[in-house]
Amino acid sequence: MSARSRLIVVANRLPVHRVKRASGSGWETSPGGLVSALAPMLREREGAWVGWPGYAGEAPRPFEHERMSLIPVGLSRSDLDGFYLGFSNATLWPLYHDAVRYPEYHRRWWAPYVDVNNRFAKITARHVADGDLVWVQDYQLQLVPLMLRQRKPGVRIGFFLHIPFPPVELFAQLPWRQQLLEGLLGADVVGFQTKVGAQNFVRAARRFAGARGHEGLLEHRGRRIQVRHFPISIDYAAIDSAARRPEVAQAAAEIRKHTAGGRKLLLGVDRLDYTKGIDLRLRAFETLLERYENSNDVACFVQIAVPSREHSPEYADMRTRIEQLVGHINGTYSERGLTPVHYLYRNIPFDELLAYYLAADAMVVTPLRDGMNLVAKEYVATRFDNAGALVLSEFAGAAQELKQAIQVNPHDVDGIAAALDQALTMPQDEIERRMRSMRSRVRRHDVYAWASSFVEAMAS
Ligand code: GDG
Repeated sequence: MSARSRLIVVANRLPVHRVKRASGSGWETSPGGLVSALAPMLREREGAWVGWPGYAGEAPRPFEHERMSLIPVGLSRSDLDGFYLGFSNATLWPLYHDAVRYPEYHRRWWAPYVDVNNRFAKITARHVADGDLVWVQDYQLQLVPLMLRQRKPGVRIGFFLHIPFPPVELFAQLPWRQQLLEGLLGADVVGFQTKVGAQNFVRAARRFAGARGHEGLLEHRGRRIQVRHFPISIDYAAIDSAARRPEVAQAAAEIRKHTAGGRKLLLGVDRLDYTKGIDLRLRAFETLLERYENSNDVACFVQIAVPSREHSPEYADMRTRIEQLVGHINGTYSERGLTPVHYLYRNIPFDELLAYYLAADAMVVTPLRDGMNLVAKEYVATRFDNAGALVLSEFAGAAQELKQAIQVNPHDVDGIAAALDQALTMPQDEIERRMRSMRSRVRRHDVYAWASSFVEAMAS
């Protein structure tokens, strides 16, 4: 591949957020694996990042931040209602996660989705030249590949979907299924988290867009499109070395002492989202308390729930239900100063998150459906001590790689309870053996490997 071709990333959000300081407002790089993997590549290749700056209203002019060129796309309040809260988060998000909530189909949301995708394509087109690599990210921008190709046939276009691509029987519900598929098929490479995601897409593209071919290679309107899975990952080396710092060990010891108070610690960390299975997981913990004698003396559960999509009534209701459940469990089982569930509803600093990972005897990751789930991989990267068990939903993309986790069906409350029990009683040498092998997998397949394999596919 040509090391000189520029790389342009197109994503719903820019990799920065605006901060207010005494000296006026400025920009800070946002945390997260995607940004840490793509930022060095952008600097190396002289690229640019096109995205929404995170607040409604007119976009600022393109600017430089930490040697990255950033190209803001402005979205109005009403764009955000239809395109983002509506079509992206209330139609596509539930549909692509196995319709675990009813996906709403509204023509008044589809029109702004088309309109905003067009705006992204138009602005991107102004900043790219023949031979550039343009990498479009995620479900909010599925129409961009074709819209960009029509304006700039000389660029190489890749698309990566961070969430699952659903089975064709579910995808078929979407009134605009053909338009979305045509949009994606405008790319040269379409990437998914899992093999099943890629296969689902191929079936849908054959059935509803007249594409031919199979997983690996499709043909459509005289063009060839690579369709493959590229499982996303994390910055293993950075997390592993951050976790080894004495401050993190110290913070973990404090969590064990003050929160767990001598009990074993089970941990859940999620955005508060209905796909993450937080309520069923808590009911499984309640089942454990109910069934086993003195179990409140044995284990406690820390659930960190990060606020997400708080303006949606659906998310607000779910938060209420989860908080009632926590109250119910604690009301029933608290004893002698021992509280069974510690619930934190907030964003916590990453170092503190690492301390929780390091303090946990078992990490409990039980989404009903998840594209990958980076929390599971971060937990593994943190455990340089090879201690700690992982209970993992078989419906998270990560389950395809982390085979040595204790895998569960996240809908089966009794099954999760049994898995928690297994995690709490597993012999130390078996925990270590499983953790070593999961660590070696994530070490070899980190986020840098993910990003470079995708960029190579685009360039080839
Ligand atoms: C989507 C897909 C796919 C969480 N709490 C805190 C915090 N986090 C960070 C974690 C992790 C990230 O948020 C969550 O990533 P996930 O992968 O678990 O989930 P989604 O947000 O749903 O992400 C998912 C991903 O895209 C990437 O392709 O894996 O399937 O749904 O990195 O560390 N970070 C900090 N404080 C917290 O309290 N600092």
